[in-house]
Amino acid sequence: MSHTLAIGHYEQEEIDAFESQFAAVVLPDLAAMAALDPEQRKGIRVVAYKGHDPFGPLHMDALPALGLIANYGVGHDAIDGDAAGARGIRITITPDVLNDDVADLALCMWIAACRGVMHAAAYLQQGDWGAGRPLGLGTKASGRKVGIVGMGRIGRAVADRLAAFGCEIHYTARAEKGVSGIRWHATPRAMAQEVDDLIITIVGGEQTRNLIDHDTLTALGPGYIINVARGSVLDEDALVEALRKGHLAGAALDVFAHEPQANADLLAFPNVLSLPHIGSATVQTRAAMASLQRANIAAFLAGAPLLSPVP
Ligand code: 8YV
Repeated sequence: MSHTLAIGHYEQEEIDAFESQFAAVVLPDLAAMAALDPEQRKGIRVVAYKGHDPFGPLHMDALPALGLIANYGVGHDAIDGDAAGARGIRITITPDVLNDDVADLALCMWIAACRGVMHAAAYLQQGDWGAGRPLGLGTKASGRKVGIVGMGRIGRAVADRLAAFGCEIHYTARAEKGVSGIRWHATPRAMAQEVDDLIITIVGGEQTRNLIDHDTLTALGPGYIINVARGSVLDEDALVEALRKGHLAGAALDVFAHEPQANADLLAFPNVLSLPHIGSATVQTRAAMASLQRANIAAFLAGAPLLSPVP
């Protein structure tokens, strides 16, 4: 009987690997667990989780032998860590392998926002160029003052890239991290007063919910806000209001508060670039994430140390 349950929308190669390596049962989402045979549920020791729906105590209690949730992703805010800890369930994540992709996308979104890339593409597609209509100018990206919200692994990768663009780099984190050449601020609001743009890379979860609020957006003024972290970090109502009032120049969002639904008000703004959470979505990085997820499962089942556990 299988001891591994893979939950989420996996690529066919990933499903094949789960089946051949762990004889795993693959389900599309957490709700599908209800259809599992009770005897089968009792034997499950590992869940390979790929998703952003809340994985809570009821799901854990439905799998009484569960010992590991191997998350496909670095952010584990969807998994109730306290409930897992109370049940002796370990959690692993897939850190580092996705830093480059998420940071690359953050820079791509930031430059696209500054230079008005979406607007210029639409201008061409609509025939405005051929018709001789005027196209407004964009904003120079190189050399801007950029504040990074959260200086973890991805924040550092963003800072490295911004340095190559000659930017003045600021960051906010719970404590000063002593990163040379870049300036720490105690709060996003204090940082927003001193920078042109914000790039959000901080972890999601209750501790950071609506961290970027009305006051921070007001302090930012007419710059761009880029979010590649979690939709929950940015107060979407406050963002809509700031955009409606013209307080911000624009936004670029790869994440939304209620995925896979994107905020319809935000989608409607011409100066908002909206993407369907593609930060880590390249062939190379997804293969590395899947491989690390499986390596953690194999280590757990062999009784060996986990490769990338949540501490
Ligand atoms: C997702 C992510 O894991 O790593 C993270 O925290 O948000 C992404 O890489 C990916 O979208 C699969 O759900």
